[in-house]
Amino acid sequence: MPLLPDSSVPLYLQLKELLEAAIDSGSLPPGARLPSERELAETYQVSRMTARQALQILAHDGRTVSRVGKGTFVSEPKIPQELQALTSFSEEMARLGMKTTSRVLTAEVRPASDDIARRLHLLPGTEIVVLVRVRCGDDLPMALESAHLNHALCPGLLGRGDFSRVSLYDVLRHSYGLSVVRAEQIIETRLPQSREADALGIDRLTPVMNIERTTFDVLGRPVEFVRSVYRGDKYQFRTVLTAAGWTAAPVKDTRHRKHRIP
Ligand code: 16G
Repeated sequence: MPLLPDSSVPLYLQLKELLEAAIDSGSLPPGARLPSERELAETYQVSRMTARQALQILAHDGRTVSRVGKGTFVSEPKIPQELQALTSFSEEMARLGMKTTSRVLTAEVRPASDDIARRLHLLPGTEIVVLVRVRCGDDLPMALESAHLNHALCPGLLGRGDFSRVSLYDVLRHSYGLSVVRAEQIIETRLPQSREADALGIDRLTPVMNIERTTFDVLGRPVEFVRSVYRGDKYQFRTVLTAAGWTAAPVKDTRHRKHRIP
């Protein structure tokens, strides 16, 4: 489709929309290489500056990623995580047809700091279990999770499984009869600290989503307080909102498919 030089829409925006339409329609699928600045300029009879501006906006919007010396590629779709359901990381990965693994960075019992004690409704110094894991989907790091649990509710937890392979929620349920039924969550965006960027295999300029979550059991007792750092380039969070008096229908994820992560 040719660009329209007389249109009130600037050429770089027309070109960006044209490329975006190709991405949306699948004619440029995830992982496909986009034409270079020079190729775009020749094909569409625009200046290289115009082509560059179009490519810059696509990159800025997260539709494409640049690989040094290799070119610009269509981004993989992000993982849509539903916010309505209280699920575990393993369940989320299974829903997407991905394999869960974890790298355990810390697994220990220690006295609760004032902050953690407050969040778990405990006295400072009470024993808690700390489990820090890099959570991976199909071997790609997705999140860095630091869980703090009330040790009295799950004594000997760390001896109950190899947490590089097993699900924490499964162990809580099957070994301790603890079912988590409610969670309070706060999500914020920020840039990662270098330790977090290293663990997730991203650079320090890739935004992350910081999630703080307290999870409660059927008796209303706080079971865990978790700080999770999710990769902003791989995740999006979705929620259904309803007006007063309406019930939320289950979320239909039309884009649901097995994710292929490069
Ligand atoms: C999720 C939870 C986390 C929980 C973990 C258990 C969020 C933000 N966090 O990642 O609180 O500890 O699942 O996962 O959703 P697991 O049962 O697979 O070990």
